[in-house]
Order: sequence, then C-alpha cells, then structure tokens
Amino acid sequence: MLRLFDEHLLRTVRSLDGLWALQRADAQRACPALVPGVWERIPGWADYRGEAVYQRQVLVEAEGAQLIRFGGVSHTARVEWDGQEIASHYNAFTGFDALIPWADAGVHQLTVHVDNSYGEASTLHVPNDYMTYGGITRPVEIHRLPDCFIRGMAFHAVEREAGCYTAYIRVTVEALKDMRGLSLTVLLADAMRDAELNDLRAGERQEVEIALEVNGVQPWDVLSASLYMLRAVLARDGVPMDDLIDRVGFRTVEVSGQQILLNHQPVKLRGFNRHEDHGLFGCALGVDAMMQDLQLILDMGGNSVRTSHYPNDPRFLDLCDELGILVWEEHHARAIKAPVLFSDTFARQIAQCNEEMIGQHVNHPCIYVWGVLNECESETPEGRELYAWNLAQLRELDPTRPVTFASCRHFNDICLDLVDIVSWNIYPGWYLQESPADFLARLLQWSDDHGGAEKPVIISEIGAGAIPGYHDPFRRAKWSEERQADILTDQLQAVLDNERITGVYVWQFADVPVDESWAFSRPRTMNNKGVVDEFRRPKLGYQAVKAVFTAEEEQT
Ligand code: ADA
Repeated sequence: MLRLFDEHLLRTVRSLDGLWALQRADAQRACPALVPGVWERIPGWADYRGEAVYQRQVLVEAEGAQLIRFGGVSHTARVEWDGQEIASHYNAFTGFDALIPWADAGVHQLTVHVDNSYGEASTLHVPNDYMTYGGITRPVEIHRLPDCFIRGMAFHAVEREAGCYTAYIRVTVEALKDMRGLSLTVLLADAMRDAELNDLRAGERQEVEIALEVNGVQPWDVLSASLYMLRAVLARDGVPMDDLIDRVGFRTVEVSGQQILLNHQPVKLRGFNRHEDHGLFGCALGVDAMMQDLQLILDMGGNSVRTSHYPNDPRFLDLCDELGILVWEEHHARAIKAPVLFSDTFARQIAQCNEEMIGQHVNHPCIYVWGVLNECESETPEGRELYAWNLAQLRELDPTRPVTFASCRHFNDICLDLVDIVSWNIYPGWYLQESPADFLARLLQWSDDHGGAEKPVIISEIGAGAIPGYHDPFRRAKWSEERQADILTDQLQAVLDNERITGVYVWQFADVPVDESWAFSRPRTMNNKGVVDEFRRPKLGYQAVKAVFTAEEEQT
C-alpha cells in the first residue's frame, strides 16, 4: 500500500502490487515482474534503457468509478485501461492518479507503458552521479470511488499557546455526478467540526477551509514524535460516502537569525544524505529496507535525512514521522547544466515536480525545509532567475516552511539572499587539499559577506570515498576505508565545533551506482562515499561518524 496506515475506512482500496507481465519493446514474450520493483534486477535487463510494457488483469467487483493510484513510475508512464489511455506522467519520484469514470463489474486489462530512456523529453532524469531505473517502482492501488469523493487534504497548525493550536485543514472534494446535500466533518485529536458544501456539477471541485481549535496535544519533536489522526468524512444527506485519513503532528519550525528553531528550541542537525537505492532493490526499497536504513542512521547518532536529490517514497516519510527524524526534502534536480537547465521543458518539469512534491507531502511533520536545484548555476544571472522563481513557487505552495538549496559555488554564488537557510556542499580533505577548519572559516566569512549573514548555515554535504573492503592501515591511501574514516572525523569535528553552523549532512549514507559516464572518477562505477556499502555493510567510516555524532548528541 502507498502509506503505512489506512487512508480510508469507507472507501474500498485494494493493492495492485504483485506479479505483473512485463515485455520489452525488443522482446517476443513477456516475463513476470514484481511491482513495485526495478527491471534492472531481471537477468539480462541490467542496462536496458527504453520502453517496456507492464500488464495485469484487474477484477472490478462493484461497477462504477475507479481511481488507480501510482506511487511512482520511473521515468515516464502512459496508462491504459482496456486499451484506452487514462493518464500519463513523467518523473519517478512523485505519485499520480488515473481516474476511470466508469468501469463495469468484471475483468479489465491495465497496461502501463514505462520508459526510462534519456533524451530531450527528460530533463530531470539525466545520466548522473546516481542511477535512475526503469519500472513501476512504488506501490499501486485501485480505489472504488463514490459519486463524490475527497481528492486531497492539506493541514497546517498555528500554535496559540503551549499544547494549543489552531489547525487549518483544506479539503478538496470532487463530484463525478451532479451532487446536492453535501457536508463534510473533520475530526482531529479530540476536536471536530462540520461544514456545508455547495451543490456541485459533475466534474466540479470545491475546496473547503476548516479551522479547528485543538488543545492538550503533545508536540512532534526531534526523536520524540507524537502523531495524531486527521480524518475528513464526506456525507450526502447525512449519510457518509467517503473519507480520507492522514497522520499529522503539531510543531513549529522557525528561522530566527542564525538558528533554526523547532518548537522554539534551536536544533542541531546530525544528518545523512540518502539516495533511494539499495544493492538488492534499486530504488524500489521495501519498508523493511527503509526501516533498516533509519535504524542505522539512529545508531550512528543521526537525527536528520536529506532526500538527495528528489522527493522520497511517502512510506519513508511516514517512518521519519514516526521516529522523529527531521527531513530536508528536495525536488529532483542535481547539477543540471545549461542549456537543459534553462530550457522550457526543464521549467515545466521542475514546476510540476515542485507542485507534486508539496501537494503530496505537505502534511508530513518530519519535513522541516524544502530544497531546490542542488548545485545548479547559482553563480549566473540566468541561474539566479531560475532559483528565484523556484523558491517563490515553493513559498507560495507552502508558506509554513523555510526554503534552501545546496550550493557548491563557493566564493561566487549570487543567490544566498534568496533563501531562508544557506547551505553549502563542501569536500575539504577529499576534492580540496585544505583543512576543513580553515576552509570553513574562509567560506563562512565570504558567505556572511554575500547575503548569508543573518541566516542559519547548513553544511548540506561533506564526505570522502572508500572502496568497501579496501584497507591500507599504514599509508592510508585515498579510497581506503581508513582514509575515509580519518577525513570524516576531521571534517565533522570541524563542522560541529563551529558555532556558526546549524547542522551537517554526511555525503552519503550508502554507496550508490552511477551512470557509466562517471566511471573514471568513480571506482566500481559507484559513488563510494557511503559510510555503508550498497548492501548496508558498514565501512570504518560508520564508526567514525558514530563517534563524532554520538559525542555531539550527548552534549546537547
Ligand atoms: C555533489 C553532489 C552529489 C555528489 C557529490 C560527490 O556535491 O551534490 O550528488 O555527486 O557531489 O560525490 O561528489
């Protein structure tokens, strides 16, 4: 299922996960493939880039409207129901829905044309320093829809006094037939509120804003999470016909001078950059694998994850909500270069990614900041325009969270004034032969002088590479586990000792495969800067990070 809890008690929801038939454009026959999954794990498919077709039968028990919900398809999807196109979508890392206004009871054919090729039509998925896969990579569900249904629900809460909040809930209702006598009830903690809805014509939507006073709740806090069920129930003539449930938390996030305040207390982030990637599953990690990652992160003394470099599976965010792990979530753009960066296609695809990321994830209390455009051209006037409108779009979609971007334009970035939090990717001791403490002193001074002075600073990436199992205890050569551990200790110590810095994200949690064009700077054709390898076997760097992070944790 798409989430880790029931989103509906009234609506019938069935999982479409399991075995589908999968056929490549160049093959005679289909083979069985697991959904969710990546096709690169099927023998003979490891480097397949192109189109392939997933098919399965779907048994509809009760005739009427159906909604098929896809958690993520990599990269491009075209969905057909009994041979008729019902939806299309680009970008693996956000979900989408396909509405079927009417289906007879009986067996139907569901077909998904999936394409993982690169090219002009794909500006977010490009050959990169990580791998993008092919397949239906996140769960799929089919919902039996009533004649009028709840499309979505956005929540935010404003604190009145300790434990007392005003919750604002925006519910979107959509009619499939002409409707009258509609009403909505919203329930949250021990509060409840009703609202009347307008009469709706078939195909019309209505957004209802409901404010609720909620008292006596526990705050959601870092490593100490309290979550509450939020439920909206839609009724016609007093008879409930649909519902939607989410799990929310009460917390405040503010940027105050050079600090980030969570529930009015300064936070210090001990974080990890994490790609959704695993040696066994590619980007289609199951919940058990996600949970193992978070357990390792907690064991190392971590309290935060950056979803480098795209929106994550909502189930991963659900786990972070539960565990009290703070999340920097960012849209899907890593080091995209001109002319693609300034193309109309990129503008359209990234704007859609912004909208879907926030639309789908806004209710997760774990997310404390939104990020854009990792290491894009923030040193040029044209780049500045791009940063400006992306950050503005995020702020418009969600005025409640700060925004940032991770920059590597040391000493020439011209966009620091645009963000709430200044974030730097730095690799002293690895790419750069200067001591971390000296480099930080120079960079922070420059950053304060160029728009960053009254803002918090995060070190959004820092790290070094090690080929797993390569040991060199005496020479401590680059790529040895010993050298990675030395560098990480030195870097993290310098960062955490620096009062000006609010947090740090180790690059990276686990080794990941990269596009072959990177092979000559990436032994094994992997980005080897993980503190665990792709199968989560710890390197020496694991203990090094754990020592520094846990010492820091004990001090706070
Ligand atoms: C960059 C980038 C990462 C990764 C890293 C590295 O800063 O944001 O995606 O490529 O460098 O390993 O060099």
